[in-house]
Amino acid sequence: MKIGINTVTFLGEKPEKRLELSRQAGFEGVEILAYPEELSKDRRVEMKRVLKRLDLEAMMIATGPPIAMGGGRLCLESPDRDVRERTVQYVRDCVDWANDFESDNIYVVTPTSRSEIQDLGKAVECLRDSLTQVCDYARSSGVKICIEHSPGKLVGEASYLNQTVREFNIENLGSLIDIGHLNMTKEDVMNTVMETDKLYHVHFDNNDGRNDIHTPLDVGTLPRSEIARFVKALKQKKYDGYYSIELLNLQNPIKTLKENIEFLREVYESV
Ligand SMILES: [Mn+2]
Repeated sequence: MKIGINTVTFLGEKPEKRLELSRQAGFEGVEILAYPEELSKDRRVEMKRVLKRLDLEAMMIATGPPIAMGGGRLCLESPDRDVRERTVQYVRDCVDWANDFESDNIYVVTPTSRSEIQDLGKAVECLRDSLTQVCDYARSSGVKICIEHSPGKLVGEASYLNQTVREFNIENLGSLIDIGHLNMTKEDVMNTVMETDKLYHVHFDNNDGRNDIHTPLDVGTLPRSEIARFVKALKQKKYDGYYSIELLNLQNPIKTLKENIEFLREVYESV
Protein backbone atom coordinates (compact mmCIF):
# COMPACT_ATOMS: atom_id res chain seq x y z
CA MET A 1 0.00 0.00 0.00
CA LYS A 2 1.34 3.38 -1.03
CA ILE A 3 0.07 6.43 0.87
CA GLY A 4 0.11 9.85 -0.73
CA ILE A 5 -1.22 13.33 -0.10
CA ASN A 6 -3.10 15.91 -2.07
CA THR A 7 -0.84 18.90 -1.39
CA VAL A 8 -3.90 21.16 -1.33
CA THR A 9 -3.49 20.68 2.44
CA PHE A 10 -0.52 23.07 2.12
CA LEU A 11 -2.09 25.41 -0.44
CA GLY A 12 -0.87 28.48 1.47
CA GLU A 13 2.78 27.40 1.24
CA LYS A 14 5.18 27.71 -1.70
CA PRO A 15 5.20 24.65 -4.01
CA GLU A 16 8.63 23.43 -2.83
CA LYS A 17 7.61 23.87 0.81
CA ARG A 18 4.49 21.73 0.19
CA LEU A 19 6.80 18.91 -0.84
CA GLU A 20 9.07 19.33 2.21
CA LEU A 21 6.08 19.26 4.56
CA SER A 22 4.57 16.22 2.81
CA ARG A 23 7.78 14.28 3.28
CA GLN A 24 8.04 15.44 6.88
CA ALA A 25 4.57 14.01 7.52
CA GLY A 26 5.70 10.67 6.10
CA PHE A 27 4.14 10.44 2.63
CA GLU A 28 5.68 8.55 -0.30
CA GLY A 29 3.78 10.30 -3.09
CA VAL A 30 2.34 13.76 -3.74
CA GLU A 31 -0.36 15.24 -5.91
CA ILE A 32 1.12 18.34 -7.58
CA LEU A 33 -1.31 21.27 -7.73
CA ALA A 34 -1.65 22.41 -11.33
CA TYR A 35 -1.44 26.18 -10.96
CA PRO A 36 0.16 27.34 -14.24
CA GLU A 37 1.96 30.27 -12.61
CA GLU A 38 3.65 27.83 -10.21
CA LEU A 39 4.77 25.42 -12.91
CA SER A 40 7.03 27.48 -15.12
CA LYS A 41 10.00 25.60 -16.53
CA ASP A 42 12.38 26.97 -13.89
CA ARG A 43 10.04 26.18 -11.03
CA ARG A 44 9.59 22.64 -12.31
CA VAL A 45 13.34 22.09 -12.43
CA GLU A 46 13.56 23.23 -8.82
CA MET A 47 10.56 21.13 -7.72
CA LYS A 48 11.97 18.04 -9.43
CA ARG A 49 15.24 18.59 -7.59
CA VAL A 50 13.35 18.73 -4.28
CA LEU A 51 11.28 15.63 -5.13
CA LYS A 52 14.45 13.70 -5.90
CA ARG A 53 16.22 14.85 -2.75
CA LEU A 54 13.21 13.86 -0.64
CA ASP A 55 12.66 10.57 -2.53
CA LEU A 56 9.05 11.58 -3.21
CA GLU A 57 6.99 10.47 -6.19
CA ALA A 58 4.78 12.94 -8.08
CA MET A 59 1.90 10.51 -8.51
CA MET A 60 -0.77 12.89 -9.75
CA ILE A 61 -1.27 16.26 -11.39
CA ALA A 62 -4.23 17.80 -9.52
CA THR A 63 -6.43 20.24 -11.40
CA GLY A 64 -9.21 19.96 -8.79
CA PRO A 65 -8.45 23.12 -6.79
CA PRO A 66 -7.54 25.31 -9.82
CA ILE A 67 -10.73 24.30 -11.66
CA ALA A 68 -13.12 24.22 -8.68
CA MET A 69 -11.92 27.55 -7.31
CA GLY A 70 -11.24 29.19 -10.66
CA GLY A 71 -14.48 31.17 -10.72
CA GLY A 72 -15.62 29.60 -13.99
CA ARG A 73 -12.46 30.44 -15.93
CA LEU A 74 -11.66 26.76 -16.34
CA CYS A 75 -14.48 24.39 -17.24
CA LEU A 76 -14.48 21.44 -19.62
CA GLU A 77 -18.29 21.37 -19.83
CA SER A 78 -18.82 25.13 -20.28
CA PRO A 79 -21.39 26.22 -22.91
CA ASP A 80 -18.89 28.97 -23.79
CA ARG A 81 -16.55 27.75 -26.53
CA ASP A 82 -13.74 30.10 -25.47
CA VAL A 83 -13.80 28.74 -21.92
CA ARG A 84 -13.79 25.16 -23.20
CA GLU A 85 -10.89 25.77 -25.56
CA ARG A 86 -8.89 27.50 -22.83
CA THR A 87 -9.55 24.58 -20.49
CA VAL A 88 -8.62 21.96 -23.08
CA GLN A 89 -5.34 23.80 -23.61
CA TYR A 90 -4.84 23.96 -19.83
CA VAL A 91 -5.32 20.19 -19.42
CA ARG A 92 -2.97 19.60 -22.36
CA ASP A 93 -0.40 21.66 -20.47
CA CYS A 94 -1.07 19.39 -17.48
CA VAL A 95 -0.18 16.42 -19.68
CA ASP A 96 3.16 18.06 -20.49
CA TRP A 97 3.73 18.74 -16.78
CA ALA A 98 2.80 15.13 -15.95
CA ASN A 99 5.44 13.94 -18.38
CA ASP A 100 7.98 16.33 -16.93
CA PHE A 101 7.28 15.03 -13.40
CA GLU A 102 7.16 11.42 -14.65
CA SER A 103 3.58 11.09 -13.48
CA ASP A 104 1.00 9.20 -15.55
CA ASN A 105 -2.17 10.49 -13.93
CA ILE A 106 -4.20 13.73 -14.01
CA TYR A 107 -7.53 14.36 -12.34
CA VAL A 108 -10.19 16.84 -13.37
CA VAL A 109 -13.52 17.93 -11.90
CA THR A 110 -16.73 19.38 -13.33
CA PRO A 111 -17.23 22.73 -11.53
CA THR A 112 -20.74 23.54 -12.82
CA SER A 113 -23.56 23.17 -10.29
CA ARG A 114 -26.05 20.70 -11.67
CA SER A 115 -29.00 22.87 -10.61
CA GLU A 116 -27.70 25.77 -12.73
CA ILE A 117 -27.33 23.82 -15.94
CA GLN A 118 -30.01 24.76 -18.46
CA ASP A 119 -29.30 22.08 -21.03
CA LEU A 120 -27.94 18.96 -19.35
CA GLY A 121 -27.55 17.06 -22.61
CA LYS A 122 -25.45 19.82 -24.10
CA ALA A 123 -23.24 20.06 -21.01
CA VAL A 124 -22.55 16.34 -21.17
CA GLU A 125 -21.76 16.56 -24.90
CA CYS A 126 -19.38 19.47 -24.26
CA LEU A 127 -17.69 17.49 -21.50
CA ARG A 128 -17.36 14.49 -23.77
CA ASP A 129 -15.90 16.56 -26.59
CA SER A 130 -13.36 18.28 -24.31
CA LEU A 131 -12.31 15.01 -22.68
CA THR A 132 -11.95 13.31 -26.05
CA GLN A 133 -9.50 16.02 -27.07
CA VAL A 134 -7.42 16.01 -23.89
CA CYS A 135 -7.38 12.21 -23.59
CA ASP A 136 -6.25 11.93 -27.18
CA TYR A 137 -3.33 14.21 -26.42
CA ALA A 138 -2.58 12.40 -23.15
CA ARG A 139 -2.69 8.94 -24.68
CA SER A 140 0.18 9.66 -27.04
CA SER A 141 2.46 10.15 -24.04
CA GLY A 142 1.09 7.40 -21.81
CA VAL A 143 -0.89 9.64 -19.46
CA LYS A 144 -4.36 8.79 -18.17
CA ILE A 145 -7.04 11.18 -16.97
CA CYS A 146 -9.66 10.62 -14.30
CA ILE A 147 -12.75 12.57 -13.31
CA GLU A 148 -13.51 13.12 -9.64
CA HIS A 149 -17.18 13.22 -8.60
CA SER A 150 -18.14 16.35 -6.64
CA PRO A 151 -21.50 16.47 -4.82
CA GLY A 152 -23.96 18.92 -6.42
CA LYS A 153 -21.90 19.36 -9.58
CA LEU A 154 -22.48 18.03 -13.11
CA VAL A 155 -20.66 14.82 -12.18
CA GLY A 156 -21.90 14.59 -8.62
CA GLU A 157 -22.59 11.01 -7.67
CA ALA A 158 -20.06 8.23 -8.09
CA SER A 159 -22.65 6.04 -9.83
CA TYR A 160 -23.17 8.79 -12.41
CA LEU A 161 -19.40 9.16 -12.78
CA ASN A 162 -19.04 5.46 -13.51
CA GLN A 163 -21.90 5.59 -15.98
CA THR A 164 -20.36 8.63 -17.70
CA VAL A 165 -16.94 7.02 -18.02
CA ARG A 166 -18.58 3.91 -19.42
CA GLU A 167 -20.64 5.84 -21.96
CA PHE A 168 -17.79 8.08 -23.09
CA ASN A 169 -15.75 4.95 -23.65
CA ILE A 170 -12.39 6.71 -23.96
CA GLU A 171 -9.43 4.37 -23.53
CA ASN A 172 -7.43 6.41 -21.00
CA LEU A 173 -10.36 7.99 -19.11
CA GLY A 174 -11.28 6.64 -15.66
CA SER A 175 -12.61 7.53 -12.21
CA LEU A 176 -11.37 9.09 -9.00
CA ILE A 177 -13.50 8.11 -6.00
CA ASP A 178 -13.44 10.38 -2.94
CA ILE A 179 -14.81 8.60 0.15
CA GLY A 180 -15.76 11.92 1.77
CA HIS A 181 -17.89 12.77 -1.24
CA LEU A 182 -19.62 9.38 -0.94
CA ASN A 183 -20.49 10.35 2.64
CA MET A 184 -22.35 13.38 1.26
CA THR A 185 -24.17 11.63 -1.59
CA LYS A 186 -25.01 8.71 0.75
CA GLU A 187 -23.68 6.13 -1.67
CA ASP A 188 -22.50 2.78 -0.34
CA VAL A 189 -18.71 2.87 -0.11
CA MET A 190 -18.12 -0.81 -0.84
CA ASN A 191 -20.58 -1.16 -3.72
CA THR A 192 -19.21 2.02 -5.29
CA VAL A 193 -15.68 0.64 -5.42
CA MET A 194 -16.82 -2.76 -6.64
CA GLU A 195 -18.97 -1.25 -9.40
CA THR A 196 -16.44 1.30 -10.67
CA ASP A 197 -14.97 -0.09 -13.87
CA LYS A 198 -11.83 2.00 -14.24
CA LEU A 199 -10.67 3.15 -10.83
CA TYR A 200 -7.55 5.28 -11.34
CA HIS A 201 -7.29 7.02 -7.96
CA VAL A 202 -8.88 7.47 -4.51
CA HIS A 203 -9.08 10.30 -1.97
CA PHE A 204 -9.53 9.86 1.79
CA ASP A 205 -11.22 12.51 3.92
CA ASN A 206 -14.19 12.87 6.24
CA ASN A 207 -16.95 15.48 6.80
CA ASP A 208 -20.27 16.16 8.54
CA GLY A 209 -22.28 14.51 5.78
CA ARG A 210 -23.42 17.85 4.32
CA ASN A 211 -20.39 20.05 3.73
CA ASP A 212 -17.26 19.13 1.78
CA ILE A 213 -14.93 20.12 4.61
CA HIS A 214 -12.22 17.45 4.32
CA THR A 215 -11.75 16.74 8.01
CA PRO A 216 -9.33 14.09 9.34
CA LEU A 217 -10.43 10.47 8.95
CA ASP A 218 -11.49 10.13 12.60
CA VAL A 219 -13.45 13.42 12.60
CA GLY A 220 -16.87 13.36 10.92
CA THR A 221 -19.96 11.26 10.33
CA LEU A 222 -18.15 8.61 8.28
CA PRO A 223 -17.30 5.91 10.84
CA ARG A 224 -14.09 3.92 10.87
CA SER A 225 -16.10 0.81 9.95
CA GLU A 226 -17.17 2.42 6.65
CA ILE A 227 -13.61 3.46 5.82
CA ALA A 228 -12.65 -0.16 6.52
CA ARG A 229 -15.36 -1.41 4.10
CA PHE A 230 -14.02 0.99 1.45
CA VAL A 231 -10.44 -0.24 1.94
CA LYS A 232 -11.60 -3.86 1.95
CA ALA A 233 -13.27 -3.28 -1.41
CA LEU A 234 -10.09 -1.66 -2.78
CA LYS A 235 -8.14 -4.73 -1.72
CA GLN A 236 -10.71 -7.10 -3.19
CA LYS A 237 -10.60 -5.16 -6.42
CA LYS A 238 -6.80 -5.35 -6.37
CA TYR A 239 -6.57 -1.57 -6.64
CA ASP A 240 -2.82 -0.88 -6.79
CA GLY A 241 -2.75 2.92 -6.95
CA TYR A 242 -2.05 5.39 -4.19
CA TYR A 243 -4.22 5.83 -1.11
CA SER A 244 -4.27 9.61 -1.11
CA ILE A 245 -5.19 11.65 1.96
CA GLU A 246 -6.86 15.00 1.25
CA LEU A 247 -7.40 17.20 4.31
CA LEU A 248 -8.07 20.92 4.74
CA ASN A 249 -7.83 23.54 7.50
CA LEU A 250 -5.55 21.59 9.84
CA GLN A 251 -4.40 23.33 13.03
CA ASN A 252 -1.39 21.09 13.46
CA PRO A 253 -0.90 19.59 9.99
CA ILE A 254 2.19 17.41 10.45
CA LYS A 255 0.89 15.77 13.62
CA THR A 256 -2.60 15.23 12.17
CA LEU A 257 -1.30 13.88 8.87
CA LYS A 258 0.99 11.43 10.68
CA GLU A 259 -1.99 10.24 12.73
CA ASN A 260 -4.04 9.83 9.55
CA ILE A 261 -1.33 7.79 7.84
CA GLU A 262 -1.24 5.56 10.92
CA PHE A 263 -5.07 5.33 10.93
CA LEU A 264 -5.12 4.27 7.29
CA ARG A 265 -2.32 1.71 7.80
CA GLU A 266 -4.17 0.18 10.74
CA VAL A 267 -7.40 -0.02 8.78
CA TYR A 268 -5.56 -1.56 5.83
CA GLU A 269 -3.99 -4.24 8.07
CA SER A 270 -7.32 -4.96 9.76
CA VAL A 271 -9.34 -5.87 6.68
MN1 LIG B 1 -11.08 14.70 -3.50
